[in-house]
Amino acid sequence: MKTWQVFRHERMWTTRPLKPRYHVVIVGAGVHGLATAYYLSKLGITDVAVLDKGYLGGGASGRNTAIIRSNYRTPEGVAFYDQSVKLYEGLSREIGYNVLFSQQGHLTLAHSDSAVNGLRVRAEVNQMLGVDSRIIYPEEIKRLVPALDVTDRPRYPIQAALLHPPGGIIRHDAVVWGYARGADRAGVGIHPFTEVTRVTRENGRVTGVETSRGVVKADWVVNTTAGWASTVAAMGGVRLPITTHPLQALVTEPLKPFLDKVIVSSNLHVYVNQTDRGELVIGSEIDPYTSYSNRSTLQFLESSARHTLELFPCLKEVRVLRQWAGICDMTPDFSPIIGEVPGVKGFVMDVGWGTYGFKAGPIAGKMVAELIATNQPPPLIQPFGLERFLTGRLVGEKAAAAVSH
Ligand code: PYC
Repeated sequence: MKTWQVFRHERMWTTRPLKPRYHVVIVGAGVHGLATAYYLSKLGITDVAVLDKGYLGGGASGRNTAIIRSNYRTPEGVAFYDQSVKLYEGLSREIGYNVLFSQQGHLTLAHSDSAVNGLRVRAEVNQMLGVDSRIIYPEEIKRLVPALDVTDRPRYPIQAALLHPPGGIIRHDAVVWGYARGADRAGVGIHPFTEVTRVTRENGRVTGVETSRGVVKADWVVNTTAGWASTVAAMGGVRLPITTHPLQALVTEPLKPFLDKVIVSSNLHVYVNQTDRGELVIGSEIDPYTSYSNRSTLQFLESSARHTLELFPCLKEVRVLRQWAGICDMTPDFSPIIGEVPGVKGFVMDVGWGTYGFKAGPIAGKMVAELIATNQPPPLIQPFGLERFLTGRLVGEKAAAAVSH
């Protein structure tokens, strides 16, 4: 029976011995890895280990700005993220743990004619696929978000916005813990502080991993890491077309609640939302250089503060509490790589999520679980195979990035 009440003294997951062999080894204990383990267990596959070199949710799952949406640009992307939003909508009930999903609505602002055209295309694609999304103009924008400056005063006045009512924010740690608890209860082994150092192969198939705690054999190895996707793939001799960039964010002191929409400006390269505690979470585009650094920079602080103040001049006295950075694996077409590596049976990638990874976690996990259970890639992930970089069938999703990179 599902219960909403989780007592504070209750352990969310248990410590089990690391076995020398599993049916499935998942590398990365973030939302993708733990969701995969959870959905595998629902399909009756519980001989599964989730390994992470750090603690659960300590990578990109704990460093994102927790925005959920499905207002993408390509039919392949919209269909995929729509399923993820639907899973998020039912997730608290499904896993019996409140993930605080606030579907407050998501607004992408356009400040130029070409940006408005881009939003029109997205609105059309969204509507054709049944995703709630439409263009609105300054009068309605002002009604929805009274604090936004929709006058001619800013350098780039707001011309229109894409309103996406199902979008919102979520408690990202709770999602990670909830999936971990669900997988653990089904018997999955969750092993933090277990670093994978090599992925082993023989005769065209994966045979397991070497770790800081010894060799673990497996029929399937799933790479669900973010920030280290190409490193882990290379441990198994697979080269990915990925570049890795920092993505920075900041949080302000708590304010009286005044903002109940996620605001994104693709022209000003900034996005803003207000948490239940009143803090503003503010983010920007990826840093323009490749790096594995988690350091924050003054340049990011200055530019995101400047751009936020163009949108919300009322915030000029607000203090910043802290900054952080996450690491994003970017593919050439801004779409993920998900599926079995051609020519390496059993080696599965669920990587290259760029700045979209957290919002995709539930459906990516469900699809990878189905791939393993049936030995067939489900239709929803077929467009996102690694082979598209050889065949040229790219899924160009850059136009739907939260900010244009
Ligand atoms: O794609 O919505 C998004 C997003 C928000 C922050 C980074 N990416």
